[in-house]
Amino acid sequence: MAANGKISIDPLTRIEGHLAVNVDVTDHKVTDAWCGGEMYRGFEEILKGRHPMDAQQITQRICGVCPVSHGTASVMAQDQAYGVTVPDNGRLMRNLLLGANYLQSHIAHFYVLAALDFIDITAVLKYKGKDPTMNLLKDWVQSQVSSNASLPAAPFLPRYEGKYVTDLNANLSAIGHYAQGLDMRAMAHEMGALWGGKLPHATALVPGGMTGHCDAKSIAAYATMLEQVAGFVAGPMVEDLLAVAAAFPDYFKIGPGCGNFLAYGVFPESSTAGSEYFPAGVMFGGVDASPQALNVDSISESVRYSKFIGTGSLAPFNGQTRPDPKKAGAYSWLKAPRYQGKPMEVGPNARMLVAYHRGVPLVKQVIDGFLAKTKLPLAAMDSVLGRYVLRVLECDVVARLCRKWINALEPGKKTFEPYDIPAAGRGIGLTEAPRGALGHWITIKDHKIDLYQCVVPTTWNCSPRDDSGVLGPMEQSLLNTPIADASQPLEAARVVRSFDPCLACAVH
Ligand code: NFE
Ligand code: MG
Repeated sequence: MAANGKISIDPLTRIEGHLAVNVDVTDHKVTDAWCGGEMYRGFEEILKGRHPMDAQQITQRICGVCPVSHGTASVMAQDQAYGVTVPDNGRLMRNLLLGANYLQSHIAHFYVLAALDFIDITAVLKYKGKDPTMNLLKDWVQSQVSSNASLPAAPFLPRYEGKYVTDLNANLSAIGHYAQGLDMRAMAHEMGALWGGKLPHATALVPGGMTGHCDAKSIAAYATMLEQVAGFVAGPMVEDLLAVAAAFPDYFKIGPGCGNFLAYGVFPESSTAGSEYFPAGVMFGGVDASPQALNVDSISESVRYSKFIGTGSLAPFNGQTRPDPKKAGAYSWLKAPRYQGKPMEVGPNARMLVAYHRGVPLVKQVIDGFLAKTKLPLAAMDSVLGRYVLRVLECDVVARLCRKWINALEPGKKTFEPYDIPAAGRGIGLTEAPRGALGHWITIKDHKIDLYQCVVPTTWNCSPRDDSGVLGPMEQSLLNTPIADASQPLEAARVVRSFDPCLACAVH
C-alpha cells in the first residue's frame, strides 16, 4: 500500500463538470491540495451589450442541474434594478419552482453522484428477487466483472477499491432506492415544470414575478407529486443516510472545512426583505459560532492563481472576466471569492447551521432529532458525512415547506407586476442554489447590460488559493485526509464529492 506520493485525480468523475484534484500524500495523509476548474465558458462576457431581459434565459444555460437558481438570481437582480415588488402568487410560484429544483438536485447528489462512494454496487450480484430493475442492474454489473467484459459498467465500475458497506440487505435496499431515486428526480422536475413552463431552463421566470396562471389544476398536480417525492425523502433517503452514518463513523471526523460558513438566505415568506425561511448569515470559527449579519459589500474575488488577467481583489460591481490561459502560476479557471478576505464554505450545511442558530423551527427539529438519534455532537456536522446529513435533512425540510407554499397560492390572483425597464440602473440578486450562496450583479447602461457578474456556490467552495495564498474551502478540507493506499484515493474523492461540486457552474 503506497504511503506517499503525488495523486492526480483528473478528471474526478460523478460530479458535474470538469475538476482536477491534485494532492500530496505523506505517511498516508494529505499534506497539500490543489483544486482546479478545467475550462473557460465566458457567460459574463457573453451577456455584455445584450438586452437585460436576456439575462435570466442566458444565465440559466450555465447549468442543467441548477438553472432555476441562476434564473432566480437574475430576476431578483432585475427586480431590484427595475424597482418592482413581486406579488404573493409570483413569490410562492418562484419558491415552489426553486423548491422542486432542490428536491431533484439533492436526490441526484445523494443517489446518483455520491452513494456509490459508500454503497457496494457489487452486492447486486447476490440479488435473488424478481424486481426487473434490480435484475437489469445485476446484468449490467455482471457484464463488467465477468472475464470477457468488453464495456465498463459506468457509472458503477470500475471504482476505487476500499471499504464499502458490508451488510448485504443495506446494500440491496440502497441500490433499489438508487433506481427509485431516478423516478423521484424526474417527478421533481415535472413539479418544477408546472410553474417554470419547462425544465431544465424555465421559461416562466421573469422580473416582476412569473408568467403563466396560478390554477387549481397545476396546484393539484404539484401537490400529488410532492406527496410521493416528500415520502421518498423522509423514508428511504433518510433510512439510507442513517445506514451510511452507522457504517462510517470516521467520516464524521474526516474532511472538516475552513470553519467559515456563508448563507445569503432563500425562500422569502413575504415581500419584506429578510423574510427568507432560511435566513442570511455569516459564521466564522466553526459550527458553534453565532451567525453575524450578512454585509454584501464584504464580498470580493481575487485572481492571483486563476487564469484571468488582473491583480488584487475586486468587488463584483467592479468585476472583470478577462481570460489569460497561460498565466504563470495560475492553476484554475475559477476565481477565488472571499468574504472579508476569508474563504467561506457555502451549501446546505451553511444554510442549515445559520438557520439552526437562528432558531428556525423545522430546522431545529430535524437537526436535534438526528443528533439525538445518532448521539453525535453538532461539531460532527463539519465533516464529509455532516455535509450529507445536512443536505438530506434540508431536502426533508424543503419538501415540507413546499406543502405550505402550495396551500398558500390563491388561484386566479396575479402572478406578475408590470414595470418599465429603465435606461440605466443596477441590481444584486442574492439567493441560494442547492449547492449554496449564489449572487448575480447587473449594471444597465443605455438600455443594455454593461456589466454582469456571477459569484457561484462551487466557485466559493472549490476556489483556488487567493491573493494571500490561502487555500480554498475544499482544498482546506482535503488536508489531513487519511489515504490508506495512494493508488486508490477513495478517501479524497469522498471529501470532494461531499461538497456536491458543480464545475460547470463554478467556471461559468
Ligand atoms: Ni451547476 Fe449550481 C453551483 C448549484 S449555482 S449546480 O455551484 O446548486 O446555481
Ligand atoms: Mg463570476
